[in-house]
Amino acid sequence: MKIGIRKQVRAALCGVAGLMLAGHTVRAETAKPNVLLIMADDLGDRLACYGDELAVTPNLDALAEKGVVFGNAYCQFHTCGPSRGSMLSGRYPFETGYTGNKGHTFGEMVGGLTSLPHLFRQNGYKTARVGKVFHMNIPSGIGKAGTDDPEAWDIAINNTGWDAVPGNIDKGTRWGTRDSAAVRIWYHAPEIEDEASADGQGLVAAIDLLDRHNPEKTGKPFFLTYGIYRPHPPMIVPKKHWDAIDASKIKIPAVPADDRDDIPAVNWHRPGPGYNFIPEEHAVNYTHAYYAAIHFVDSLAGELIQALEERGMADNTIIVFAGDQGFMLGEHGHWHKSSMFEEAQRVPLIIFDPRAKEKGKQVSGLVGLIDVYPTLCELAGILPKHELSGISLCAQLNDASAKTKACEFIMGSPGGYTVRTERYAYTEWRKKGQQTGEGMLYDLANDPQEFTNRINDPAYQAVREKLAQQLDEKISAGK
Ligand SMILES: [Ca+2]
Repeated sequence: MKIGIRKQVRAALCGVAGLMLAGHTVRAETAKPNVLLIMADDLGDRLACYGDELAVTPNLDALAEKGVVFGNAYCQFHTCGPSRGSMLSGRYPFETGYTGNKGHTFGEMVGGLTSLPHLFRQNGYKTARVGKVFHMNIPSGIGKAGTDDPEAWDIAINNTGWDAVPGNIDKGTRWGTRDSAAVRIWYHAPEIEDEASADGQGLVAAIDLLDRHNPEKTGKPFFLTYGIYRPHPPMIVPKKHWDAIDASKIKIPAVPADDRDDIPAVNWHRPGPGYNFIPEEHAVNYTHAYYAAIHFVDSLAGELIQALEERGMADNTIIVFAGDQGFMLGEHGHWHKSSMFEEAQRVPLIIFDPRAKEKGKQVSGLVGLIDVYPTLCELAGILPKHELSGISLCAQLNDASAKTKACEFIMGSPGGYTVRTERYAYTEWRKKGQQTGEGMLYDLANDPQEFTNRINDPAYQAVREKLAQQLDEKISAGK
């Protein structure tokens, strides 16, 4: 359901009123909350604060303890560009048509909609980007602007480092045939310092920006975004993070022999070797590398948050931490993000607002990255310039039990559409708008690992029809 401008105005005013009711005074422009948005690339909800037993994430767990964890958060597209395009435009990919990693700027891809950071810039914020916030190819796009929204930023830093130098990244272990330009199994744990890596250079730049954009100097609040390139492949991570993972705890998911018999082939957008059923040695090492990258991400995020605290700005800065989509580590035999399964669609989303009541709570209701735009608008008292498709999560920051939404929508290549409800995940594929007849329906209450496709099960036809109709109405309304 789209939220009209009038409703947004009410929402923004409610936000201000809510602050007053909570005993706060409405502050002057310069005292508006700063925003720190930290994004990790291809990071699913595999953090300790999400219950993951292999992850070592003390810093993000600490953020979760003082903020709110959205335990059922979904991306809106399972690849980088459209996912970020959706989150930063506040519109679903099927509404904007931004459904591929194409080489155009953000504005061209979303029909001129104002991006979230651009809106904040227009509303008196000093905005800055470090690294990958809008789309860029990894590793070839590191150090370049990618499909950025150049008007969104006062300062944009295209940080690069050791792991973007061809002679260095070629030292990594690779496996799989080259069926496309995309990266496959590719990992390495070189003996380098964090600061030598592209993400480490990004951290240095981000901390420098905290000083340059300190509101006491500029008279303006800041909107700082730090886009970390990991754990996106190539999974090149300084060795100390590899050593932080207990390899004895690595478990490769069991895949029933007939698992793929009821999965439409179209689901495997990348069917080739290197993405599927990789040798055991690489499976263990790649899982290790992914979790090493998570540890690295956690360390970088932790250092930036610590720098914020040391500068006395933590009590007036909203922190959002998110991944842009998940990544499958052997579930259904897949080793990439190109599928319509849960592990590719679920993302971490942690929000900390120092003014909010809830601390250390988890929200179990369905949410999406689409909700970040309206949430930050309400928290900062900024009116959006176009209709937003998500909901503000301000209520949940003050009451974790507050209702979210009945369903969430996720897209994927080629032409995949999922509607996720509390109990079910229904996916269908479309070609030129027409259903191809291929689909998946999982009853997650009884089958959380999505092993039994109920799409043709007579007992589930009423559920199938209802979800198909719900999806069709949403897609049709969005055009
Ligand atoms: Ca990504």
